[in-house]
Amino acid sequence: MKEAVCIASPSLALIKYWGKKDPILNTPATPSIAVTLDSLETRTIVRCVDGPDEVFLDGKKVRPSRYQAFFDNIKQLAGYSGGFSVESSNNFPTAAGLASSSSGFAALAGACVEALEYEISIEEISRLARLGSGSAARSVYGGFTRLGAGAEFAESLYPASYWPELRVIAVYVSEGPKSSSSRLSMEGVKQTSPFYDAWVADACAMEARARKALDEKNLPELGHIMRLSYLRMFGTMLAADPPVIYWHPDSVELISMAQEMRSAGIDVYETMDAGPQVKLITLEKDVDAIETVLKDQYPHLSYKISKAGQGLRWQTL
Ligand code: 2P0
Repeated sequence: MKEAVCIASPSLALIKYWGKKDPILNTPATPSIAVTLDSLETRTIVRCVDGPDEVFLDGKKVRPSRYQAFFDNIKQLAGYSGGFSVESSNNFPTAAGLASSSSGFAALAGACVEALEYEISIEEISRLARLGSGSAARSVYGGFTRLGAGAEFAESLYPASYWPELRVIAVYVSEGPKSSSSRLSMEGVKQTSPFYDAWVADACAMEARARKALDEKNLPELGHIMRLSYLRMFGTMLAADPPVIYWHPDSVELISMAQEMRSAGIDVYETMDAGPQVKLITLEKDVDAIETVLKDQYPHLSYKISKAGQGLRWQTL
């Protein structure tokens, strides 16, 4: 029996992918720029078996339909007619707005190709991962990444070593699963939100500004445009019918906290994804000050600090 283990880390979007150009191909309507987070991990074991496909996530069996397009594609590419038995686990809350599907499908793609001894390029692994989840196309790479509008695979912009002072503090506001999946929410927004077309029309300009700020390692400018991106993304959700609301009271508290810290001269900029968690982007020099405030004012919330991390890592079982 062939088997393989692959580890991937979540891809945190600084500029957000939100909406699909083609829902069947799962290509994004908007370009995204992201950083892969080093302290969060998905570890996935894939075994090639004679029986049907089965997936266990954090020990629980999950519905295979979510994985079908992905499995069908890799089997066709590799000429494989057997099944996959998958065991995947996260060292962070799953499906809670911490990009677990990005690391999940990236690790799954990496483990499947290794188990099949199917030799393909990293771009092809990214393309495969995208069929499972758009953000997973970015997670196969480490460091700073980009997925263009309509793109079938992501690209690496800079390696993890590019900006060693950068830190991301992921604050866990709620560790339960989110109220609605990103996929369903995106589709609902596209169909019903009057703000959706404006969001897509504006996305390339936001990406260009963010790219320049990243090229210059200009955190205040990157932070500013990053905030526009996530807040405009939530604008599309608030205007949808039915509205999509992922925020919790503590999410809003943390947004205000970041604003107050910026007023006090600390370089900290928040972003959020499809869930209530708040991610604070900052520099090493300001981490102690931020931790002091978090421990003092939000002792009930846990958090994890990351640097830019690596892309796919394979292990032996
Ligand atoms: C992102 N998110 O760029 C954006 C920002 C959430 C908000 O990609 O339908 O799980 O599987 O392609 O990648 C989350 O959506 O969606 C996501 P699918 P995915 O990271």
